Amino acid sequence: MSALIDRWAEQVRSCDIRAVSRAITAIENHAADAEPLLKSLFPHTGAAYLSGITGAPGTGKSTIVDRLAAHYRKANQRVGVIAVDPTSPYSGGAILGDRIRMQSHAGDAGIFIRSMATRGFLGGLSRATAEVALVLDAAGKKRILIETVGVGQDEVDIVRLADCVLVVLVPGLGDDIQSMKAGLMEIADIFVLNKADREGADRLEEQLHAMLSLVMPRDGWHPPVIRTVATENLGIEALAGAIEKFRAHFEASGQREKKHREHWKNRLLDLLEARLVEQVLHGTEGEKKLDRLAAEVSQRRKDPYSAVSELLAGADVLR
Ligand SMILES: Nc1nc2c(ncn2[C@@H]2O[C@H](COP(=O)(O)OP(=O)(O)OP(=O)(O)O)[C@@H](O)[C@H]2O)c(=O)[nH]1
Ligand SMILES: [Mg+2]
Repeated sequence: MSALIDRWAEQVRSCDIRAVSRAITAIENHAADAEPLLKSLFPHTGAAYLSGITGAPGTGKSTIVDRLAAHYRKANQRVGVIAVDPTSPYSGGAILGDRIRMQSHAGDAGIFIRSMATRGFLGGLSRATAEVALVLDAAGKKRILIETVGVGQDEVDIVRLADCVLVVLVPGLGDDIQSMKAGLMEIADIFVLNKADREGADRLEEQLHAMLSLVMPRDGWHPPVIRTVATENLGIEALAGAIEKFRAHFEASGQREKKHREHWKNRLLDLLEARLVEQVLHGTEGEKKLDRLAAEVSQRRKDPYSAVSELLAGADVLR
């Protein structure tokens, strides 16, 4: 087993497409060999720079990701793209999008594109996304772009993984800023005002600047507003430049290190929770017991605290 894992890890590191795909599938399926593989890959990660791109449906995220990827490829940097759609139970739509994208990067082994949907992610979508990012990192992708539709907590968790968070806004959606989730506004390192060819771009930019003037800069960083017309490849250089500037700012201030420590603390807590739950509820017997106890609590035949004690008593947690 371990020799096989080692060989697999070697293949991933040399960016063998099939080995990488197989690793991602193992993560998606929560397969038993995913964890040993990730263990073996982990020492070879940490070199990638992750950018998260989020925003309302249809704002042009995929087009922007595509253009950014092309920009990095021109500079001969290797790119990994992860498109996450938490609203979709299937990755059908996303896969269709992938095919279209793959065409524009056809025959380029320096770019790897993968979609993920909600279906099947037992450990949570953000954990799976983080693990897929590790695989791409180990495979030598120095630029990882994570696209996600910005609607709920899942996306916030996903973009939190990123070193740099881009929030995409477009003119003409009515009261754009007011309707945006406050949480997403807070995590934006860079605002992308896409579809700047449309009417209302100036007004949106003014609104954004007015709003930003009320917000305290985070660690000395003022989120810039970058205007793009992604379909025309306009503003993409400026956007890549803003990402570099943000990266340099954070590296110089030591904030990146702090953010990473915070990130790993959260990840460790998530993994601990997952492992504890797994050990307490292992197998169908555990699930049945959980159902039975939930019924008893809901009928007020048992209090929830005693129910938890009962679950813990039946488990060998200390492994
Ligand atoms: N006019 C104009 N259209 C654009 C621009 N950027 C993207 N579009 C178009 O907007 C539509 C949506 O673009 P996508 O890149 O698929 O948007 P998305 O945010 O990834 O969409 P979802 O993943 O479905 O949320 C497409 O028809 C694009 O061609 C732009 O700058 N200007
Ligand atoms: Mg998209």
